[in-house]
Amino acid sequence: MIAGENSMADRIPPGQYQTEKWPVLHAGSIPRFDPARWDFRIFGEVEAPVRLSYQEFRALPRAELTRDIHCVTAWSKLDVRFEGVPAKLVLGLAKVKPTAKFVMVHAEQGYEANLPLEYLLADDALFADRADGKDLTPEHGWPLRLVVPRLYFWKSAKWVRGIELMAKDRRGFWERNGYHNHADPWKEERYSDPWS
Ligand SMILES: Nc1nc2c(c(=O)[nH]1)N[C@H]1C(S)=C(S)[C@@H](COP(=O)(O)O)O[C@H]1N2
Ligand SMILES: [Mo]
Repeated sequence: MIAGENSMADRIPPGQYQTEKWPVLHAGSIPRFDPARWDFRIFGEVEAPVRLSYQEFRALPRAELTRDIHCVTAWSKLDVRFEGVPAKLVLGLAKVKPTAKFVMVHAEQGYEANLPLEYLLADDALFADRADGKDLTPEHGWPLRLVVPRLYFWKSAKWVRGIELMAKDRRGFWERNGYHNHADPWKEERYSDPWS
């Protein structure tokens, strides 16, 4: 056996294959970006709702994160190096209320993805604007996308514009359209689960 071979295979979740390319996947079209009109909002179950301009968002402290990404259409890409602003830091700007348990991530053209708040408070959630040393291309989410590597990649909204903190869970776009509410690739949570 080649050294390291086994450990790479261990990083591919069940039913996935590894790709070197980075496929592009989304519903709808690539939105136009106007930095003068772009904003980022944090609202819902927060002490102080926040609205950041593009300039303000760009001035936030940054971090780097290398993670594997897994799309429900079965491709996995290993070791993508993302750069951007830690989600935890962004949430901290709005003082999240203790009643907040879930988030709805809002993106251009009404795209929404829901997830438990704990995933955004974890150290591996990033609002990214660069990948593998380059600015994101428009089709991969420029000027800003979410990266939540521990869930199927549809939770990682491209062209993200805000976060809504919620006391109760609500389904996002794909979650209403046949995909699993939680979306853990290691448990193959691909398709619709009974809504409880
Ligand atoms: N705004 C928005 N974000 C989105 C989607 C979308 O349709 N709209 N699709 C999701 C899906 S299904 C996947 S697999 C990833 C794909 O990201 P990529 O095109 O950069 O590979 O984006 C996610 N983020
Ligand atoms: Mo996807």
